[in-house]
Amino acid sequence: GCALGLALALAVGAPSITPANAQEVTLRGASMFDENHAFTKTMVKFAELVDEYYDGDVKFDLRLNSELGVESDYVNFLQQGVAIDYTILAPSNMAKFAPSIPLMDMPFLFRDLDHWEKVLSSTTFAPLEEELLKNADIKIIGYTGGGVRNLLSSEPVVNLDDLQGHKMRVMGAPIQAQIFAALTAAPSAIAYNEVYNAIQSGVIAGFENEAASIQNLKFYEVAPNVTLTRHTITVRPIVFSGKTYRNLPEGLQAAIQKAGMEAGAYGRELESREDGLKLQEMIDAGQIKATEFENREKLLEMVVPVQDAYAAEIGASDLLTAIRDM
Ligand code: MAV
Repeated sequence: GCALGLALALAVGAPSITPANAQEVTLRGASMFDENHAFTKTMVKFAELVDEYYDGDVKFDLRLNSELGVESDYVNFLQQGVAIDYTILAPSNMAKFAPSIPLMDMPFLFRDLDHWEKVLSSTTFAPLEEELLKNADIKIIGYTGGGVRNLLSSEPVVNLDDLQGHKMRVMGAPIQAQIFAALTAAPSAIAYNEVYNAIQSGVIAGFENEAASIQNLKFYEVAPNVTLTRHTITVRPIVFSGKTYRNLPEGLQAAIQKAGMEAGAYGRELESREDGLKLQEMIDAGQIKATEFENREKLLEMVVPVQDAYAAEIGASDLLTAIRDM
């Protein structure tokens, strides 16, 4: 549109006039974090890549620091097709629209980072993506994540005795509560932006999270005891509003798909590399005290029947077996 804009401006002698057919698209994104968090960096990367791959005009308006709320709000916005066009979401925050989606971030799903990367760089999750698109009109365009989730608590929780009846917050998917209940804890689903206060006021004794987010939101101030259960390696889909997507020019749609895949790979490398470093930074700064869980192997045994039952319930037993066998 540049050349045309200039021609029109010259013709009417008013440099501020833009051609009537100028198709300027602005895409709004949302992050719960500041510019230092891997999710924010991944969304910035996504915008840069779209810009590079699309030869039309597109602007990005990325709102940080929970200005537009938390993920459970974003998922509602996306489903309704209002307020935001793209973001990064924990699958467990999309449970109410697609019950099978939280299989992606079910605790103890991946053996290690290699297993996780193998699954994420394949098309294993395609059936779950289809369900999300059909039920909620939310498109997955890439996968980031790579943080390792551990327990965090106001008082130390280092063995199964401590864990028994431990009041902890979990994300809103039933499978999250089921897993921690199977570990004999007392889980409750609380909104992410209420966790800090809930721990501070003693409503709960702790929760579980990964280093990048613990550091960014300073959760160590209220929950400085980190127990290295390493129960989840995070899977975080980069998601796009189906309603917005369908109204975009084809060239931009293609750029978004390509950029989503690549930004996902960038984000996975970034967050998985930074995870251990950030944990160490918090230890060195005296912000957290990290302890191994006494019998981690036992936890694994305790959750397998719950994983199996959930997979059966959502008709994904074969999918779960395929993931375990990868
Ligand atoms: C972390 O901030 C992220 O994994 C984010 O995606 C989750 O929604 C959040 O934790 C949470 O526990 O809700």
